[in-house]
Amino acid sequence: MNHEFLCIADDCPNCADETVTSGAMRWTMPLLKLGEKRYYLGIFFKANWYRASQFCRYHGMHLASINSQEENDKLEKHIRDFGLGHEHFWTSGTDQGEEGTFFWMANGRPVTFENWNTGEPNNFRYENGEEEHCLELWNRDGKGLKWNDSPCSFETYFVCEIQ
Ligand SMILES: [Ca+2]
Ligand SMILES: [Ca+2]
Repeated sequence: MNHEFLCIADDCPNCADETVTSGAMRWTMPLLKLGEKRYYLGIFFKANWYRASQFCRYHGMHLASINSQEENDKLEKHIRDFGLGHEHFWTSGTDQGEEGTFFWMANGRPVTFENWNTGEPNNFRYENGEEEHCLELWNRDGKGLKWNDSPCSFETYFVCEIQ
């Protein structure tokens, strides 16, 4: 899939146009507005954490940060409204810089508000030696989109934010 650009139309501040050049497809993607911040759901393809981050940056955004219960709840509702509450979504949270200490790469700030699932973050180590350093939203046990540290190479949907 070849994403040429994403722009925010002046006449539709809550919409982002995305045009795919390989065909006449064109659709709009609503942005969830939260104060000065807007969230964009990356649901047209799945990507590892780095590629998701690169996509967001290419379009002038960052992978998302979640700084309050309100942001968390509204983002979760937004995702559920799309019927995607069972999917995984990357955020910009990572502890790659220092194991066990999570930061939001969107703004460089430490994670203060937390919504970890039970037993997370567990830095699970896989057979190939990879450990879990990237923060995803995942409805692991039917109790909502809680946070989980996951291997950064995992390919899934993602949330970008724009201020
Ligand atoms: Ca870790
Ligand atoms: Ca984990």
